[in-house]
Amino acid sequence: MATDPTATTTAKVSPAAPGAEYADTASAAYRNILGIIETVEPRIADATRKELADQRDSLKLIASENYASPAVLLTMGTWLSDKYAEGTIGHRFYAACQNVDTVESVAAEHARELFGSPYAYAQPHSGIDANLVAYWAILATRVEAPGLAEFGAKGVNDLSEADWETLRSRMGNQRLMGMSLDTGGHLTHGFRPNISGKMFHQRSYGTDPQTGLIDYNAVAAAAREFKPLVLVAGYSAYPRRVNFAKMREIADEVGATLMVDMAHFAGLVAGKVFTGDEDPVPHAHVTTTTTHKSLRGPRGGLVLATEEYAPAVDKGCPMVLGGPLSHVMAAKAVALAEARQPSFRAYAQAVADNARALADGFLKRGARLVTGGTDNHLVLLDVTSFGLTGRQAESALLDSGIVTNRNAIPADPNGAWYTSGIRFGTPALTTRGFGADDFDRVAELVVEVLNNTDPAAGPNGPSKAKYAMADGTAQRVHAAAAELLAANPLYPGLTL
Ligand code: DSN
Repeated sequence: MATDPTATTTAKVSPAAPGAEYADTASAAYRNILGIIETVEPRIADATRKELADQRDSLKLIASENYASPAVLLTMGTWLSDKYAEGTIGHRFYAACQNVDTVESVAAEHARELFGSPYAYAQPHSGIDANLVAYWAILATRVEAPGLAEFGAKGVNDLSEADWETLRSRMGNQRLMGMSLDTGGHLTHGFRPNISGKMFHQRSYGTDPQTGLIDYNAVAAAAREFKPLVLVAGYSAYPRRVNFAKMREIADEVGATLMVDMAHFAGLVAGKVFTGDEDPVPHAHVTTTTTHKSLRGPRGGLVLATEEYAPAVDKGCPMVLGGPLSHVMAAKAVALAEARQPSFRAYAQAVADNARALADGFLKRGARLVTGGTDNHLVLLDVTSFGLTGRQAESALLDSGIVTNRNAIPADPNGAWYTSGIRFGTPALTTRGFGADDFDRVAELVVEVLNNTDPAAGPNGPSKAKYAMADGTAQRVHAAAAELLAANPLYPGLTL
């Protein structure tokens, strides 16, 4: 075969997690750390060791979980935790924050470079916090400034109680529109159990009942009618990509701020699987994320914003956040540095390829998927065709060593607690090195469990939680899962 002289050879990069190359050093570090903890509270050392064993020994398919590298994990265990640093870089309410300034600056710099954003805020402690920072920043930018001008351009500190009352009622009457919970939206997108559902009047957009896909014309029509101040795009259980350019067009048409919550798929954005119209950052005014899901960092949040919204986001602490967790910001910086490596792109692509393999594995075995498949990192299985609720299916899978979470499906007949779906995600097992064939085998094992599980009655008759599995199923699937796990070890070379 003739070779293409213009072709460039690219080094093969591993999609697996970094860490194997320094496993011996990390092993020694963890042995020492756990030995020290043991002398103070042995139960904590014990639970920490057991957690590693449990994570090593189960098929982790929770779409929002992952395995951070030992470098990320070790970064969190330092004296940076001991420092108070409320405020922002170079402008803190405490003395001696020079090293925290460095940490926060490096984290923000990596985030800006990785996502191509003019501004990044690394302080939020979680996704909920990041969204709260974003909502407040949008209100402050869009509502407070005109409000203040009306009050004679007084500064915030000069406002009287009556002025505040007026501002409060105005801010409290703002509108937010996000994706409905049963079609994949998140609680923080304006739903009652979260403060966002109390701060805003909320209306949802859903998906097309036939295809399960977002219907942008329907979103536009709803937005024209409702006229939200904030249009939220993003999801935690929608197995498809979103066209953020279209969402921005809709936001612009109705005068809304487009906020994208990319917590679930930030790793696919960082890894350039989602580009162009599918990359939220160039289209959104404000983008929020967690750092621990597909992005594979420490547990925490991040906000990206345009120049217009940056000054208000920067006031996140102390406006709505407690003091920054400097040790976690340091770990965010390390994780973001890892995500800038070529191997992270290979990882992100493998996450999406593996999700497709998992979906195909379900479909060829006759299972029903919401939207009929996936093109991101998650798959939503409708378990009603197995005669089960999500709760029963989740429990039966867990008994068999398969860790998932139950999830509502559109117009769920079993509601948000028992549900009719199981959500699967590929980020964690892809970090272990699982490939497409392994995910096909995972689909086979899941279907085997569900085919061998039946609803069972409770003491008071039919139950949405009780179930019975055919004898031997859990043991058989456990053994098959153990083979897959042994072939793709978690933290290879790490011994405690
Ligand atoms: N816990 C996250 C998830 O599982 O999607 C969202 O908060």
